[in-house]
Amino acid sequence: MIIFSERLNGMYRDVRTAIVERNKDVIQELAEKQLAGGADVMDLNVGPAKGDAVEHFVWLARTVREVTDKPLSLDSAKADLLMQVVPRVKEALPDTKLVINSCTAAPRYMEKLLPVAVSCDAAIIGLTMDQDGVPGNVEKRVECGATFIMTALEHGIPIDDIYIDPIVLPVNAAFKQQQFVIEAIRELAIVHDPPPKFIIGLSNVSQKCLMNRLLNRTFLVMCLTAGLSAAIVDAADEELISAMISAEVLLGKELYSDDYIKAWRMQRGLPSEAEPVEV
Ligand code: THG
Repeated sequence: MIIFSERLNGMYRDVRTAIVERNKDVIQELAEKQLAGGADVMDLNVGPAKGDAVEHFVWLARTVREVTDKPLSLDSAKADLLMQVVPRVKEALPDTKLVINSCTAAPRYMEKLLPVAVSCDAAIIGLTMDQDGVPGNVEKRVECGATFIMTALEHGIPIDDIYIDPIVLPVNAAFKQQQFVIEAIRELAIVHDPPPKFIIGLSNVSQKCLMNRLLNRTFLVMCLTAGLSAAIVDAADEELISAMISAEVLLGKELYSDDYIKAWRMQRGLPSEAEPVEV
């Protein structure tokens, strides 16, 4: 599975403060911990940080790029902001692969962001929703996902650069919607051959719930059995990553060895312990 780090998000107070104060050390230390945990892509979101969001994004991207050359995912629900941010970050960091996170299947959003993905050679995450909001069923999710895949392909985006996000909602507020996510992945996997990638914002499922880490790792394993390819997670959550690795062994996606978690880390050149990383 492709691990997107959720931790560099202005929703977290420490990140928000560090962005406003331009405190590189805080950001780079958090990034190092996520990388040591196995993060493959760094999801960057300036959240509600006060000030110029475009400049915040460019600073955050440059700061993270100093400690890794992994792809950067630029995360905002605002299409107009992403239209400015993505080309600016591409100009500042031309050798970095970017992911646009995200774009709905509403024509107004796709018209704005798909051309940006093409011109910046960026991957793009399509949400299975349109101008009417998040669907309360599987069918509309599949319809929106199929529309996004077809429209992105028509624009010339390679299938490997297309991610579909079936939108995870909190289990305490949107009871029974979690199984729609799983079913939507199964159905969308056969819409196009080869299929796009499937991604979720895992922690959404447990927002404001007790025992959120248990809910997160249980739901991650459930989604992996449906064919999930990527997730936005806290890569420093060792129990979560261990659950993911063991599920991949059981699904035949990783080889079994007696110490398969260590083997997984060694293959990726990660420190054998995910614990403290000096910066
Ligand atoms: N899909 C896509 N992108 C996304 C999401 C998604 N980006 C944002 C979000 N959802 C994924 N990232 C997070 C980051 C943090 C949390 C949830 C999702 C989170 N944080 C805790 C909270 O708010 O309770 C802790 C906050 C704190 O400690 O201050 O839940 O679905 N494509």
